[in-house]
Amino acid sequence: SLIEQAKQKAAYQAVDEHVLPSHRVIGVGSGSTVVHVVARLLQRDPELNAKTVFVPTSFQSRGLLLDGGLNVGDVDQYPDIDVTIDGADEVDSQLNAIKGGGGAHLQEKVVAEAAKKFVIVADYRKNSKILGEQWKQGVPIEVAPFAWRVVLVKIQNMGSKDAKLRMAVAKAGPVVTDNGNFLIDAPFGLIQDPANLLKDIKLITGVVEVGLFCNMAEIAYFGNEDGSVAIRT
Ligand code: DER
Repeated sequence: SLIEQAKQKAAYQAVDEHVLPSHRVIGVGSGSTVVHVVARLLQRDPELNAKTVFVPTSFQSRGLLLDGGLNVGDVDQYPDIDVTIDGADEVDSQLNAIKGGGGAHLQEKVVAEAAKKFVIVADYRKNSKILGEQWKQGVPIEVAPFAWRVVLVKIQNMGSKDAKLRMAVAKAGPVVTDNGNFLIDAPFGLIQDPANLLKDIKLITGVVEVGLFCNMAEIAYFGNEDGSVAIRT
């Protein structure tokens, strides 16, 4: 599909330009776009991959690496990462991002912050000026299960009246993250000041992590419908 081709173009160019032969520890995000990141990594010289460790950000991302036969390490073993590449649900003109559509943003943010460089790869649907323009599912928020209702009420009172607990589809009850927590999806309309919103949500007791990645990404690659790649720094 046009969207998959766009994801692949962005992912391949990002890997080619930012995963260097001198790099020894690579952070790998989660979701469908990073599938193409791993595919491109597997096209590198096997001897180069043999001396490189790849740090996942979810069971899904771990599975991609293990299925590819790549060396997997955890961020507690490799806390100093050369570069982390990950997808996003939406990116604004300042490279702030909404992440967590796949429910993986806690490990993703830790692995992104542990890297010297954080690179975003996405298709054209994620390329916005302001967060909230295209992504309507809300800011993903990972919460401690016992506290989910008190947190939900506070977020609704903050202005996200449609905030909801993320319910599972292939399982009864709420989605449980790889870390054993719940998720709240909180729409805030257009988010003019994501850094401030991040701070306000993060301070709510019971919130574990917020799917707003502010002032973190160094560069973003967006695959376009016509096969071109737009780069934003
Ligand atoms: O959940 C996440 O944070 C993922 O990285 C998500 O934001 C991007 O997933 P996609 O590449 O499947 O759109």
